[in-house]
Amino acid sequence: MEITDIAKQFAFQGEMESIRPLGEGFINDTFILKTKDSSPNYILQRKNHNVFPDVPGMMDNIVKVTAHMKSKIIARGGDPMRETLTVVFTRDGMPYFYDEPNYWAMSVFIEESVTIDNASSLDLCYKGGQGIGRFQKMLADYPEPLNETIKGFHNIRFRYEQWDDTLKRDKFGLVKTVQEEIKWVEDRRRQMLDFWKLVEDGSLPMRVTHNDTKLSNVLFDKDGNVLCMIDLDTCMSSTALNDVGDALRSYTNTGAEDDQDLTNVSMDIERFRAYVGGYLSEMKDSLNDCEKEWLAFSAIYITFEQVLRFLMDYIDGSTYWKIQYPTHTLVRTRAQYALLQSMEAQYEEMKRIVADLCR
Ligand code: GN1
Ligand code: MG
Repeated sequence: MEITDIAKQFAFQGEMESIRPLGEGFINDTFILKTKDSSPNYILQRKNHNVFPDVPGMMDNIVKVTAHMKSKIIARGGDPMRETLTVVFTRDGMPYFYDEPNYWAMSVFIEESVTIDNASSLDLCYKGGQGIGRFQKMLADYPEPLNETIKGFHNIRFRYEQWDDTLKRDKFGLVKTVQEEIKWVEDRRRQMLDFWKLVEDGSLPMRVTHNDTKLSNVLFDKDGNVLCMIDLDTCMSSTALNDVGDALRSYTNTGAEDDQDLTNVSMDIERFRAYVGGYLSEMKDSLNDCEKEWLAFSAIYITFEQVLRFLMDYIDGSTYWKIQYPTHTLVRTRAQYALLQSMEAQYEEMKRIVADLCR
């Protein structure tokens, strides 16, 4: 089916003027649909079915959490069309359209908004932290269980099971070429699994979280204030710390996620302080002591997980993330590892900062 015909399945307002690709997502394909008159514009996405096995379950989560957030936003006198996403249903009343083998979904485009790839100022880091804090707060009393849109997404025990299978399979004979990188993952197995026990024994509680909190998934207004979190595909039950860790992985990196020059890559401790400060300004009173104690470690945890996931995908033939050249995902692995080492070297200071901010 043509993209314009797919768009027409959805009950958007106004008349279509154009539809064009937008941005360069690593997972989904995104298009912007412009309308002719004063009707809103829209975002149309092809949801990557390879990554999300249960798109209907995922869309069910998104419809429900955005409805919950809208009621909160309205109650505090905010703008429910700008402070969270709005799902557009098909003309048949479904939150997605299935055109075998693809699933499509539409949402309202929020005008006068920007996404930012690089946390260039401390103010931006602070506001980003506030943004995810508000998101978690609005969903703190969300009443129902959510579908698990990607099994074991931030569960390192599950990730190590996948990892062991990948090494055993060694589909493309690449294992012998990445022995040093494999050691990075093996050396931390014990530490990471010990940490995960805190989740398994309930010391770190499950909450409704976003799970993909990198800076480019936060929508800002023109004045640099947070409007809302976007890319809700992985919104499900997880720990609050996973959101913080994933954000810190992206905000505090002085280099790019796929930097080829590792001397660019490090964790900026001032950005760390600013982000955590923003987050705790919203969430300090809601977190338990264990969450506070392990908050600094969350950055190490998620950055490590990303090293594992990138390397695992590289060994498996680079099928998960889109690549621009054959070793792209290996380059990503090394760049994330450089970031991880920088965090590990600064861990004591990170813990001191969190303890100060929690006081
Ligand atoms: C993917 O969807 P996107 O591009 O925001 C991935 C994240 C990774 C990130 C690394 C569903 O995020 O977990 O951290 O790439 N999302 C999924 O860039 O796997
Ligand atoms: Mg995204």
